[in-house]
Amino acid sequence: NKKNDWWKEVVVYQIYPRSFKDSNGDGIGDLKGIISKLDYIKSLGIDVVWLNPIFESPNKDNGYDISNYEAIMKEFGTMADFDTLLQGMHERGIKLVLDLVANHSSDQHPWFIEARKSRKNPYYEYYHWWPAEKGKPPFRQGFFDVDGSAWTFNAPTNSYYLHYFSQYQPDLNWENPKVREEIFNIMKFWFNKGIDGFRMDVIPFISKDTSFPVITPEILKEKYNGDWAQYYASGPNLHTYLREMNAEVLSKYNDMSVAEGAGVTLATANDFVDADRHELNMLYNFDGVNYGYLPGKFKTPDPNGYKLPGFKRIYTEWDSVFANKGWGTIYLGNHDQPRMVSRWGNDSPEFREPSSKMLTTFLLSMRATPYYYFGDELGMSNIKFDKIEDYRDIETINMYKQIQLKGGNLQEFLNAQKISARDNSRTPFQWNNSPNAGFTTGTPWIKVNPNYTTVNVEDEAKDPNSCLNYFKKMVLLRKLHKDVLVYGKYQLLDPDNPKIYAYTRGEGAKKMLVVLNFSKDRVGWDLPAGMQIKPVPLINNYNTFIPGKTLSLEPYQAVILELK
Ligand code: TEU
Ligand code: CA
Repeated sequence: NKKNDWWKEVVVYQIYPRSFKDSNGDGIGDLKGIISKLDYIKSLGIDVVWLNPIFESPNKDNGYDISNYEAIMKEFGTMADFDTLLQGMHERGIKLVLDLVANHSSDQHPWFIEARKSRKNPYYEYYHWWPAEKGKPPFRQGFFDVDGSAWTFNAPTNSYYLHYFSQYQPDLNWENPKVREEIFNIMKFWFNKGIDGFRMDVIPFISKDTSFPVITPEILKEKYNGDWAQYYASGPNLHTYLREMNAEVLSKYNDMSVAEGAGVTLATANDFVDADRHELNMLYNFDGVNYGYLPGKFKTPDPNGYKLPGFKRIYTEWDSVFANKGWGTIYLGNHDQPRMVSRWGNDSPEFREPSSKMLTTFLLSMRATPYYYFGDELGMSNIKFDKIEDYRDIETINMYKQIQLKGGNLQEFLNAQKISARDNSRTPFQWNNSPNAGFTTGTPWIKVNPNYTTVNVEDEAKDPNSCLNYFKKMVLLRKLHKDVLVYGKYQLLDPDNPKIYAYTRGEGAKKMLVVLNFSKDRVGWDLPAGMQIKPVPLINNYNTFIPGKTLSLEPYQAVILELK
């Protein structure tokens, strides 16, 4: 099969299966639920679905702790359901990308249950250990862990095991060729069932310097920008293993591979996706979504808000790093991020819709494969829980416990979580205005956003001006003009403008101008000297547009204009 770069021209739609549609009333989304909504998914016009992990899991981290990589999570259904789902997608011309979580397994995976029994156990070397007789292990930050350490003592082996995430997610030892073989076989198992690719969970973290050197705060600051994720993404054999994965597996399928680029920077991005390196196709970075947080505080937005010129600079730099090799991705929402309209737009009743459409215009008019998060097409917004009891996410719950343990301002933390918590984007998909938004006939595993009475598929499908219908139009426009909107050159205009994000796409005869008002103010914006626009926009999130040398833009107005 000829490998080609089909993944450059697609729009990826990410579905969080736990919250999409519950078919059996247990309050948890499932594969049968997705099957029942395949025509809705098709109606969006997207090409690829990325499903968050659907494999057997104790769900300490909602599937990112896998206890059997070749079985379907019982809450989600059976392997027969999976086969029906995949067939249903392929019949509709939709490709399916699964989520490979190979940096760590669940602590309830048989491999770890064996490994932790004894140092003599054949599976012991499937994980990373620090023998207690050598004293305390050197500090490593554990994301999501209450004590903040990535080491946990295990008495039967009298050693500590490494877990970059929670203690329920022990890191697999990729330096062990048996582990690499196990993972490559798992990948082949799913490829041979016919899937079209993998999103790879924190794949930059898989290689470790097993001498476990002390990383002092000074070294962390100097060499890794103070970011443990950057240290974790600098393992000695990382690219050897990715090249091996490509040779052993990926090169044998006409697939799509995208790394979750935790810890990856502009300087290291092409090491993963330069096609000549035969590693992966794409990666997504964190510079954009992490922008505007106060340093040193857990995901706390800067009260001065982010500055649009800084936001524009980040997306422009990430476009230019792939100008001559590699290929980019773009997203604002996913299951680890809050709802994009709340974080980057304006979720007030007056501006939620226009700003949601404006952000959709941005995501679907950049030179990168868009990863669009389910529910954003409806303009779904943050639920903003007041109480810790409403949260389900191990990250929020454990960070709360950590503050209780170590002291700190719990109210400040809860206020920040209303903006940045991952659960904000994990609330049930809103199908209609019936109880629980038509997601379940039972009690949902997490509360439904009360705005489902108006923000839902059924109501929006009937409204030609809805976020949903705007999303469909924007997907179509990207496809109709893929030479410009997919492959066309990106050129930022007016970089210092604090309210307007304007750029051109394409060059020569076919060139377009994208103008996005990221502010709640009406703004006049002067066309660059000599620029001539066609008076009728290709797309506009308002019903009016006044052409002229100075464009008058409504709050959060987005237009794409053809240049003469
Ligand atoms: O996310 C990894 C992750 O959380 C990164 O955001 C990392 O914490 C960050 O770079 C540090 O600042 C993946 C999954 O998307 C997430 O849902 C899982 O919880 C996590 O890995 C563990 O599997
Ligand atoms: Ca269910």
